Amino acid sequence: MHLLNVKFVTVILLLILLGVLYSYIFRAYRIVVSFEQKDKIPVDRAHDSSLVVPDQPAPHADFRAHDSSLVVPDHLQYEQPSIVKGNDVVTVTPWLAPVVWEGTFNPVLLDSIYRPKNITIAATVFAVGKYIMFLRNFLETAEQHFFVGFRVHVYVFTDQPKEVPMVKMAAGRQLMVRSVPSSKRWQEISARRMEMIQTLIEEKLFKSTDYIFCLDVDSKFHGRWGTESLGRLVAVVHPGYYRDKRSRFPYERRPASRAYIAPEEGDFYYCGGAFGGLLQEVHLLTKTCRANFEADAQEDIEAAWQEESHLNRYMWTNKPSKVLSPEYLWQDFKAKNPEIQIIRFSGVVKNYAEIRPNV
Ligand code: 48C
Repeated sequence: MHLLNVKFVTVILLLILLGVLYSYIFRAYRIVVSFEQKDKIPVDRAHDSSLVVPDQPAPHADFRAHDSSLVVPDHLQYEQPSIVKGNDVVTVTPWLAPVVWEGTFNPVLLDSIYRPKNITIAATVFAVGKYIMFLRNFLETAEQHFFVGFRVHVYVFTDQPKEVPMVKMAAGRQLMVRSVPSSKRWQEISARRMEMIQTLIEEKLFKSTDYIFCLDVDSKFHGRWGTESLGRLVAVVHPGYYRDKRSRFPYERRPASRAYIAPEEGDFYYCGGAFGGLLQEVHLLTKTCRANFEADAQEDIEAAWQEESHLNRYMWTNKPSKVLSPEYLWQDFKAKNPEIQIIRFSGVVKNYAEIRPNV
C-alpha cells in the first residue's frame, strides 16, 4: 500500500510540474507572437511622410484631414524674397520652404531615410521634332546622376518613337515611350506638355508612382539630383533672373491673361523646364496650368513664355513646399556665379533657329 501511495504522489507532482512548465512556455510564445504581430503592422508606404516610424499609435479613423497646401490670397503685398545675400546663399523662403543648395543637406542621411519607403519616381521628358537629338545625352546622364539607386521610370514623349536611343538602364529603372503629335510651333509643343503630363498621371501613374519630375530634354545631368529634391510641390529657380528685381522677371504682364503677375508681385522666376513633387500635387499643377493656358487661347491670348508663365503664376499662389536652387537647372552658356558650387542639371548650348520648327 505504502509503495502505491508514493507512486501516486509522484505522478501527481509530475503532472503539476508539467502544467507549470507548459504555462510558462505558452505564455512566452504568446509574447513572442504578439511582438512579431506588432512588427507586421502594415505601414502605408504610399505617402508615408514620416521620417522615422515610432511606435505606431492605434489607427483612428477620426483624425482631422491635414491640408499641407500653402495657398496665398491674391495680391498680398510683401518684400521680394531672394535666394542669395551678397555672395552667400539663402536657404529658406519667407514661407519657410527649404531652398536646396549644395552643402545644406546630407545625401547619405536622406537616402537612408527614403530607401526603406520603397518609392517610385517618374520623370517626363519631351523629345519632339529635332529635339530628339538631345535625348541620348539626357538619358545617359540621368542614369549617372538622377536618383541613382532608386526606382525610376522615365517617360519619353516623342513623335519619332523609333528614334529613341537604347540606353542601358540600371536595375529598377525603366524607360517608357509615348507617341505624341509634332507641331509647327515650338510654343505649342512646349505648352502641351502640361496636358500630356496630366493625362499620363490620370491614365497610368496614379496607382504606381509617388513622385514625379518634369524636365527639359535639351539638358544634361552633371551632378547628383536625388532625395534632397523630394517634396510635396517642388519648383526650380531659373538661373537667368535670381539676382534681378522682380519687376524685370519675364512674367506674363497683361492682366487679361490667367498667368498675369503685377510688377510689384512675385517671389522668384521659376523654370518651366524642371518642376515636380508628389504625384497628386503635380497632377493639380498640370491640370490647372493646362486649363488656364487653354482658356487664354480661347481669348486669343498666349502667355509670354507659354506654360512657364502659367507655372510661375501657379507657384505665386500655391507656394512650393521646397525650392531648388539654380544648381538644378543651369545654362551651359553662362559662366558659374560664385554661389554656384555645383551644376547638377544644365541646358546645353544650342541654336534655336536650327532646332525649332518656327521662330
Ligand atoms: O521637344 C521639343 N521640341 C521642340 O521643337 C520644342 C520644344 N520641345 C520640348 O519642350 C523639349 O523637351 C524642350 O526641352 C521643351 C521646351 N524647352 C526649351 O525649348 C528650352 N529648354 C527653353
